[in-house]
Amino acid sequence: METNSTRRSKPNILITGTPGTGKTTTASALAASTQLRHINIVDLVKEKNLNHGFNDEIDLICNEINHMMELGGNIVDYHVCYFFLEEWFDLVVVLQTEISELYDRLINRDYSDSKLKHDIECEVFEVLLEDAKSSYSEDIVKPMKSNTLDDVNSNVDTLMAWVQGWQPNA
Ligand code: DAT
Repeated sequence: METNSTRRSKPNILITGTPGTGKTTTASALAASTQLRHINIVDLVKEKNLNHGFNDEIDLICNEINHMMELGGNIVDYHVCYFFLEEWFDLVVVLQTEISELYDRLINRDYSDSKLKHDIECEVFEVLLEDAKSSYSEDIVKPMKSNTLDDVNSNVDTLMAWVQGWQPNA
């Protein structure tokens, strides 16, 4: 039987989580330590001018990355996880941060009060973890704490070891 990863020689990883949990920090460090390509979806939307209202944007993002995802070897970094094709990913990492620490990080961003409140509530209620579990097979969903820079280093080490051990059709 053809499995999801049959056509890929390298794995695809999704790194998701509430804004501020460290997706970009973790994804860029992991890309620097592996042969994988970091795809930051927020940057991609800006670079390719894909911002045409959320429903159109979803289709445009998926069309834009489809070929790269079929080839494999990507780390996708985005705070929404449910609309990507399930078959694209071999591992879905959900970064999680303690609320007081996340608040300190987000307060430095130019967010409105309602956006700040929304993001903090997302983290309190583990919305991204629930979205990931309902969108992908639970055995590929990996929650990881991201409270300190030591956590970033240890998460990157863990993920590097996983990438090195990954085999097509495993
Ligand atoms: P995201 O991509 O999830 O929005 P980020 O990588 O841009 O988050 O990080 C937001 C800020 O927090 C940035 O200043 C780096 C810092 N940071 C990220 N992960 C951290 C961690 N585990 N410990 C301490 N600071 C972290």
